[in-house]
Amino acid sequence: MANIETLSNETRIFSPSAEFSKTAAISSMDAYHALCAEAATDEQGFWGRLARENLHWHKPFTQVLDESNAPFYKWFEDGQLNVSYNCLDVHLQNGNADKVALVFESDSGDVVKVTYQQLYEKVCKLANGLKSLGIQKGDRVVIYMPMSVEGVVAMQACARIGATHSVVFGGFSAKSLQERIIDAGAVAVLTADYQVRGSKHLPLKAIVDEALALGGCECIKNVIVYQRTGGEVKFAEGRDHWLHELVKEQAAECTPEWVGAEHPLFILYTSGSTGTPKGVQHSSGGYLLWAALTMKWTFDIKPTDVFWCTADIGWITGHTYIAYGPLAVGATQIIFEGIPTFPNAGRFWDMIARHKATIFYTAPTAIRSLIKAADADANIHPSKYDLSSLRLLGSVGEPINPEAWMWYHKNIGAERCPIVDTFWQTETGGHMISPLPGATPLVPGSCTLPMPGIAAVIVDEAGHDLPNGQGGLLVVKRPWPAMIRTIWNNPERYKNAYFPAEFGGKVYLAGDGSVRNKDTGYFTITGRIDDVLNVSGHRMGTMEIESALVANPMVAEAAVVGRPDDTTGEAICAFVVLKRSRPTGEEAKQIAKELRDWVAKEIGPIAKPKEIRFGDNLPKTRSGKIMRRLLRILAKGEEITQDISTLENPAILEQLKEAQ
Ligand code: 6R9
Repeated sequence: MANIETLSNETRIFSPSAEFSKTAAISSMDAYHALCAEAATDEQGFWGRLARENLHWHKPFTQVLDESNAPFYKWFEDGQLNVSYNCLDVHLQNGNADKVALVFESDSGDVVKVTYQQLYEKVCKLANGLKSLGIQKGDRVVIYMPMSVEGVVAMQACARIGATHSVVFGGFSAKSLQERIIDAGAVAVLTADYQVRGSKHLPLKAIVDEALALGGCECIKNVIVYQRTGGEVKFAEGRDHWLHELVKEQAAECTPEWVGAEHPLFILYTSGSTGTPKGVQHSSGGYLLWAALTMKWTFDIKPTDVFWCTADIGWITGHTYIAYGPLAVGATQIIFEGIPTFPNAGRFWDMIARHKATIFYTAPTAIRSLIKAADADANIHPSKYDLSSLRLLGSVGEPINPEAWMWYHKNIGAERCPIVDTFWQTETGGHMISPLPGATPLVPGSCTLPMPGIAAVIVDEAGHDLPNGQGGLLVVKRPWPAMIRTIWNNPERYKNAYFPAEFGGKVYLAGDGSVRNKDTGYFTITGRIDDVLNVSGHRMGTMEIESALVANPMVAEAAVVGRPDDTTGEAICAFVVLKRSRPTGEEAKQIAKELRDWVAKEIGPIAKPKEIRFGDNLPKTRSGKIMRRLLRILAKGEEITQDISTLENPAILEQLKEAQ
């Protein structure tokens, strides 16, 4: 992959076409600068205006921002609204009841279309069903479901009754699920019998049973099961219910629960550099405002668009740009159950062609793996498909390298569609730094400029602003409506992780490094500054994987680092010391496999190390600190040229050089 130096010096520029700009929501750099200036000179007026223009308020707010208890910022606090009302009822009132909201395509290719009227009825029925089980405003509900209409309905139904959902990605293990249930203190789990992935059926309900049996989950009173395959499941009398039976007799209308703008809409767990995953808590009003507004600004969404975000609802991208944003603006969107390589690696292109998608939003990992597949098999090359419906492309989750950007631009966008490289995080709720497709000249590998109202800058370790061209820490100097509100159950950790005292306690530290181009001021994200890895756009804490490894009875010690990977961005590389002697050859391979499976069981398959190396010890300083810097070099397969005089046991490096 290109290094930072070449990235920030990239000179190819692609300006928006006059045709695109003509109808764009933000149609020129002047318009962009005008919005930025409005935000800078009258912050409260700016956000207040947008919140009034873009959302339906049951009770209007009188104060925009309350920063009296910073960094616990409050937005639109005395205003009341309901998120599901804003995503559904408003469109029925506007004459869009029969507009298609969701185009669902199953793994095997079956297509189901759901109109706004039908979605409204499904959401109301489930909301009433949840209420019939005694679930109410403020309760936490865990959603452990596949990509499905029902998954979106589950999220919206929680929002309708004011229950706070916490979606757990279907790839997480029973143990990860149990930890999240306990931390959230959830009263119910919504799940499915099975999740279908290619030829595999993953038994979600059985994993829920296993999680609950691990103990500590007495808070869970009900488990609601969506029947996806009809495969075998065990039911606990009184606790477990079929979703279709629960909703059968329910009314198709449900008065929304009006909640304060700060009411927690959801908690989403994400990895940090230390400890257990953090429950990122989001608000109702500020979050929804940004979800809707970025749909308009970044995606330039129009009534005729067919929007497709390929993320899973288990990640923040699937929250903001599937479950909430597209519905808040009344768009038609595609949701896809399957994987990009089934039945073959042309699936995405085939689906774009069949459904006439106009906006396509995916991750660089997917693009890179599909480039390889297209190179290997001419039959599934994008040129074989009619992609002429597309007008805008997006990228999210990790840096997109210029080669992948150019391929995306040429082969998918026909050199016609702008690409929005959107930088943001679970904590930010929505886009932070991104091109505006009708205004911003694009540079491959750069997420370009902050969104209007987002005060992103680069500072040094002491918190001082750095000039363009100098790399440093990415921070946001002013709060914004969609920002994280706290870490569930842990306000102290919220303050320490994101608002370091060294910077005055009010500046948001993103956790990424960044550099701005000397001439354009464009941002390039240079990667995490903490022990968080980004594998295929999934955030993983090295500590979490290390804890999982050392929980195995064979393992004495483990250190996990990332190394660059052409397809997945980063790959997980684990250095392990066993309690017994260091294995080699076939035996090492066998134990490595066992440990990889162990990690899959402890956390989930996404956390499996790509590579495991065994040593008699790990490289440590004399004070006993593991020298991860050296492990990163070894993982890359590079020679160590640095000073290793502080190293206690240099001979270990030889052992760790080679992959088993
Ligand atoms: C939305 C999402 C956040 C981390 C973030 C950064 C990386 C996301 C990026 C990007 C470069 C982009 N990241 N988008 N890096 N360019 N366009 O991915 O949230 O799962 O919380 O991950 O992903 O490192 O800090 P999340």
